[in-house]
Amino acid sequence: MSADLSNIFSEELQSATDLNGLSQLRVKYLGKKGIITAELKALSALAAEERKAAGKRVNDLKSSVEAALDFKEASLKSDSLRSKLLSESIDISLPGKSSGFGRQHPLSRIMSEITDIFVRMGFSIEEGPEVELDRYNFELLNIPKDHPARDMQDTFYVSDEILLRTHTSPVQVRVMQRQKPPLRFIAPGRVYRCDADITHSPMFHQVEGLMVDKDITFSNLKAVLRTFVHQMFGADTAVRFRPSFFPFTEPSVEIDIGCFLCGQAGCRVCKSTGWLEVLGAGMVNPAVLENVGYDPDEYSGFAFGMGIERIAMLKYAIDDIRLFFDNDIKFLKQF
Ligand code: 2U9
Repeated sequence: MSADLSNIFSEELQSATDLNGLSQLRVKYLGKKGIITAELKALSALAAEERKAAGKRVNDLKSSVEAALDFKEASLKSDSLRSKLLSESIDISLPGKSSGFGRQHPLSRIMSEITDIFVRMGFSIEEGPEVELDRYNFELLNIPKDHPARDMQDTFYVSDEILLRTHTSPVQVRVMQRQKPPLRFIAPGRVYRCDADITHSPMFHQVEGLMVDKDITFSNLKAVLRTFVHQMFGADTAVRFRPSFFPFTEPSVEIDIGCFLCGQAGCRVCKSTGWLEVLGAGMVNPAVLENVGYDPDEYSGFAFGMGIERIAMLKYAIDDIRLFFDNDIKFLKQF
């Protein structure tokens, strides 16, 4: 009986080709209502003298069935792992997928080039709020109440006294109020003006700078800004200082460089003048020094400012400022 059962089990085990079939087989023989379980239960009905030998046979059978099921289960599992590994193997000879490297935005690049030049000349970097008080953006900078920059047309007002800064100059005011000279720093950042056409954006970037100490003269201004221009646009670049006016500097200048696109012969970018305006600057107005609590007889200084978009447009001969903010990958990939 047990020998027959053993043969039948062997055949059934051979034809079990997956883990599911094997598990059914285990239930069939060893489960609660399984064949071997039933035989074990039947032992109690046997006479004592028969029970011992029969019990040994059934228990031996049970052990060998368990061992055979376990062995087959392990071998089915390793077969399935092997075929899974084979089917999922990677062909390392195939070319890799491109990860599509990003790059710096052209404005960020120009911004770093500019700040690096001033940092090499010993200027530190200062920042301040983009939402400002009228007092810091205009009043303390000697910009009178009737100045056109104060008009709603030009400035984004949040309330009567609060606005989006129209230049980074309030950063200089805040630093001067909390620190005594000597001062030498630049203030890079976003600024806002209510203006939009191909050369103006309602948000743009500036780098302004300030140097204040005893005996700072217009010669210091010229030396620092000449050095800046030569490092930014090349050592052979022509530089011209032209008289101008800003309420916060006196005297004031605008700084032009010889057009590097046409070698000053005249072109579309320099509008046939041979010159490009790149910076505004001047000696800090004594009224501004007084406003922040400095004695204008003891201290003097120079300040300057430039628009980053303008510098980038000149350097890369770009005629529409909106290209910087559209984030068209075909445009950005060219830098
Ligand atoms: C303080 C004192 C003086 C900052 C200056 C300019 C000249 C200037 C413009 C360039 C192009 C702004 O982006 S732009 O339109 N800026 O011409 N800015 S001097 O003078 C200061 C600033 C702060 C306390």
